[in-house]
Amino acid sequence: MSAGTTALPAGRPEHAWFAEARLGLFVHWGLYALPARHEWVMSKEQIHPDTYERYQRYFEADRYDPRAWARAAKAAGMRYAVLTTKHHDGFCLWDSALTDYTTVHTPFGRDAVAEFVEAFRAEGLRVGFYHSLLDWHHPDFPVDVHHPLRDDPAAAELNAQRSMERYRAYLHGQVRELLTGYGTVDYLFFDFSYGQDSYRGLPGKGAADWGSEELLALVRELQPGIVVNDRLEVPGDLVTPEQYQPSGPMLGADGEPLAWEACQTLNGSWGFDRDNHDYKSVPLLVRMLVDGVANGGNLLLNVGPTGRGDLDPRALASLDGLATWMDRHGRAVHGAGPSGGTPPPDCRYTRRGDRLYLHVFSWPLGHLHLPGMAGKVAYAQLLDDASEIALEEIAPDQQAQTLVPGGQPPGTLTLRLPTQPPAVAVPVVEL
Ligand code: H79
Repeated sequence: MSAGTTALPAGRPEHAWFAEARLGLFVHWGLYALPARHEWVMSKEQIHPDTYERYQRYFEADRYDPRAWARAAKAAGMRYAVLTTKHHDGFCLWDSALTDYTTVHTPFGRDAVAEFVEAFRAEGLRVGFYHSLLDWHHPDFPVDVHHPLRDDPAAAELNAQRSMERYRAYLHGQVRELLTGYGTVDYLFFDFSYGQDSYRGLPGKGAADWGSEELLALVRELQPGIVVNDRLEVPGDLVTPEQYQPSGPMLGADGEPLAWEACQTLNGSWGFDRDNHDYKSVPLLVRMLVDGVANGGNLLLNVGPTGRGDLDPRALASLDGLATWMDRHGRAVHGAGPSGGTPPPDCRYTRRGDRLYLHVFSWPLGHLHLPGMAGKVAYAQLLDDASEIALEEIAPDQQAQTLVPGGQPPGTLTLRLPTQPPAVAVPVVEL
């Protein structure tokens, strides 16, 4: 990813839904589901566009049912969903007038985007589009560092015939289609600008190449309330760390907190990757979510549906596990944010209104000491089952020599926890 991605501070009232949502579903679906070995397969294996194109003939997606995806996402506590309208391979999931390289011109034969937005809206989720700036299929897209033909000795000659100006018109035209043909689009995730990355004399592509300023203006004109990410190399509405959890709040140049969203995979691949079994556990997914909320960020969690159009059992199991946790703990996530306080080791605080949530990543031996919290907590319970958690306080004005056994300083609030943790992915104490 190119350096220098920036975002404006959080603040537009029409964007408030985004931070309240905290958890979204990312869906990477396209032709790469058929080779089923990473969505970058065309670039990684340097597959010629004419060869890769043949997957179009085999895209049947006979089990495509975005309502099922939407139900699973909703049950998992996701409040928005983002679909790859086009990934870097250039294959389009909607009925574009500007190319035949779409789902409509496959045995499947339908506009997948139209069905997706309808299904997710029906379940009450907000809808977002991922759209690739790169396009390894378009005949005008100049060959560069990421392109499958980058090592072709004729790359420079090819590029002499290619026109970034014409490609830019295609890119802007397709974004116009997506933002005019599908009702209100809540979020747009562009991916990605890489102006500095030249390779063997083939220059990278930056804001001037994409026409980023103009493109962003077009987006805001067509969808005034939309949230736009930060990957155009011009400032967007949020920052989007990829497979990376920030260790604290993300701050702008002047130290102001930025809206942010970490996008994360289940198994390291965004597209369906059949032979990759390296799935994150459900407790790990919950800890990633909670850690993000404690730092003021969202989690956009990805699934890569199969070429038949349904979710792999491993992905479904992950969403189901998340659903079990979110069902009882969602109120510590939705509409919640940083607390301002410092949690004890292996814990995170999230806060919503006057409730403080203590997420316990590693269950202690009986007592949990919260420095500085004496006198601030009226009542405590396990969020899982509303069972009371007894409190012991050492008043802030007590003498230092009256330390409790174990040596906690004055001002400490001590929770008496049950010996056994509740049987949930991450236990939460509501204060
Ligand atoms: O759509 C997903 C990714 O395909 C795309 N962004 C997310 C949301 C993306 N991933 N990485 N990048 C963009 C930047 C490029 C990373 C690379 Fe590589 C590292 C390209 C070559 C080496 C990762 C590993 C991709 C191919 C091999």
